[in-house]
Amino acid sequence: MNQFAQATEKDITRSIVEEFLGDFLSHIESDVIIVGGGPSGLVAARDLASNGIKTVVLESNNYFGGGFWLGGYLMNKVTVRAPAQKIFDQLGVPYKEVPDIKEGLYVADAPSACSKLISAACDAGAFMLNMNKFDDVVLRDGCVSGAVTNWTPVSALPRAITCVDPVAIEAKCLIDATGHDAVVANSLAGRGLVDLKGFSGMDVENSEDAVVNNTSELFPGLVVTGMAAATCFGLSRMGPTFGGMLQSGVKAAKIAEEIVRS
Ligand code: 48F
Repeated sequence: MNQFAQATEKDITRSIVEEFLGDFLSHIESDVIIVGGGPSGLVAARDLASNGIKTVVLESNNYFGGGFWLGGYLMNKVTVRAPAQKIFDQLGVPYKEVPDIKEGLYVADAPSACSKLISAACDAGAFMLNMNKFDDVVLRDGCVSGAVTNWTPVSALPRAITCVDPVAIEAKCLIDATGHDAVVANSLAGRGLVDLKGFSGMDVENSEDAVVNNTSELFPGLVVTGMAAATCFGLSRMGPTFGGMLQSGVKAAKIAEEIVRS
């Protein structure tokens, strides 16, 4: 007598294909597409989806989390400065206050923080599309209106081997959360529609506030968050501390929600 319930190969195949395509089809017209599933994008996904906004996260890797799995220098501890530890409280991430300095620097285990943030975005109901590489914007009436995407391995194939056209998902707003590369904003810069400054040298004291303050709608229908905002506006990088990323994601979600509801 086998322990597991009876199902054959075709049953498993059908369940995967039907579930995936069902979810995909119900999101080809969404409210917000977040490109990049690092810390800023995941916080935005959590907040938007939990407010009933139909949200897709496009991530080119097979894993979500971006740079949040490691603090820096291949060491898996992440720091945040007050008030961002409140987001750790919401997520249930244990952390310690760093002693012997001014108050308000906290350290946590990166795998714990990152996995809880991914869970929060999933639990809130965001549609999580990994192995999807953002290829281009849908640009309609001078407004970003969707994302063109392809499977990551397909988009890496040289055109001499094969040319597979991507597909597009429509949305009222995109959030560029692709980190230093600011891939979505760059797709507009390449057409002369926006001017990107490139991020500046490290200055942890000022850069986190600057990133949150500059989290904004860069172009009609395109909000920039996290290190993508630093790249767009010529802000200092901040190195391995993540409060600015998390708070920037909170602000990006608010701006995107206003766009969707306007
Ligand atoms: O780089 P990333 O973690 O962005 P972030 O949210 O946070 C930055 C910090 O991790 C750190 C820092 C602050 O302390 O300096 O670097 O701004 O995550 C960006 C995500 O975007 C994905 C990429 O795989 C990563 O998970 N990404 C990049 N290009 C694409 C993409 C693309 N073309 N399509 C889809 N996803």
